[in-house]
Amino acid sequence: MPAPPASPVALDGFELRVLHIPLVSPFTTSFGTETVREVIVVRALTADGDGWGEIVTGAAPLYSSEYTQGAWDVALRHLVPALLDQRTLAPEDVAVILRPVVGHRMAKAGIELAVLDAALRAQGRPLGEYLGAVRDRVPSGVSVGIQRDPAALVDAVRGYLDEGYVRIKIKIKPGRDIAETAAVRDAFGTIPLQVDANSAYTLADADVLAELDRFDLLLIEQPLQEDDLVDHATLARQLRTPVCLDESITSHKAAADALALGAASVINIKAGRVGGYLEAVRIHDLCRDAAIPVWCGGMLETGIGRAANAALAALPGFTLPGDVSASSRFYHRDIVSDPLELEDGHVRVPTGPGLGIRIDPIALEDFTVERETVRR
Ligand code: SMG
Ligand code: MG
Repeated sequence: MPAPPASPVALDGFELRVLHIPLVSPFTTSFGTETVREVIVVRALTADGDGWGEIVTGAAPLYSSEYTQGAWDVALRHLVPALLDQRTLAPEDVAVILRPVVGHRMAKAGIELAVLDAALRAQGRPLGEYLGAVRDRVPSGVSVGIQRDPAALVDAVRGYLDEGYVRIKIKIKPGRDIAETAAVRDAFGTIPLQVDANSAYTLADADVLAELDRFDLLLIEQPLQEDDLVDHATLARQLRTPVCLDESITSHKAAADALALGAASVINIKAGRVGGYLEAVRIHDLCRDAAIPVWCGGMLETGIGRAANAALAALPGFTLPGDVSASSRFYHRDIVSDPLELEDGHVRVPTGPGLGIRIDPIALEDFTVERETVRR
């Protein structure tokens, strides 16, 4: 737990918005293609000022069981009312109060972040310092979607390498794996390279996945289903490529179980997926004690979540470059007036109070498609 704790806030209410933000180019994974990022922005209204958070669900329950309208419903019907029952609220208590609601971790995480931002802003404290950041900038990796063919993938990767990204991750799925990885290796030699399957394989595909061993990848991310911990352990014994879990790591407990089973030798930490930045720090601490490298995952965050991810990725156990790219990787226009930029292959950890961002009210308004405000 980060110390010292943040001061409690006097909650007046929450404003929730669904945004639709166009992507610079379609993003294709093993489960589908997105051209617009649908996301929920949370604004905590407190006596000492506002705080901002982001619920990283997608429009459809394809990455995980959570999705926008489900998160919207559970937030308005269950999470927000439970918090507004409190007269004052410490950010460290948000997860405790929301614990009776099973699951819905992305919804909880976005709300917790808004409360945390409000509390830290009121104290003039940056999020990075609060979480335990030890760096003022973090190396930036980029996640590259499935392209039309291997040649198009090589072109896309070349563009990102030219921009300075220090690590490339390519999305794969059955039939779009070996040739793609070979093409990138052939074109760019020994660059830091990893692949992400988003659960698209089964143990029956172990032979194909073992073919990836010859490419000396940093890791293979989430080859099997979310609840396939035992199968991941079995697969890990058959591969030389380190197995990294993403979707499966839904909590500190899930991370501890995965490590105990030998299901992963690397862990991707996403605050949304695990229920918040405080739970993310607990997983970081667990992995650090176990000498398991971690890296910060991404969910195509707006400037809100991207700033928070940069702060998280600056903790000492984040020893691999994360999917913490510049805002311009996904967006022509962000909802913050100071979006993360790539500088020499790195992004800066914001230093202002709280998230250290300024919301661009016009952009926020322009992208809003649905809005609800709940007051005490
Ligand atoms: O934010 O850079 C980013 C996206 C990184 O590939 C990325 N995320 O499984 O790791 C992952 C995916 C999940 C999002 S797919 C809609
Ligand atoms: Mg992933």
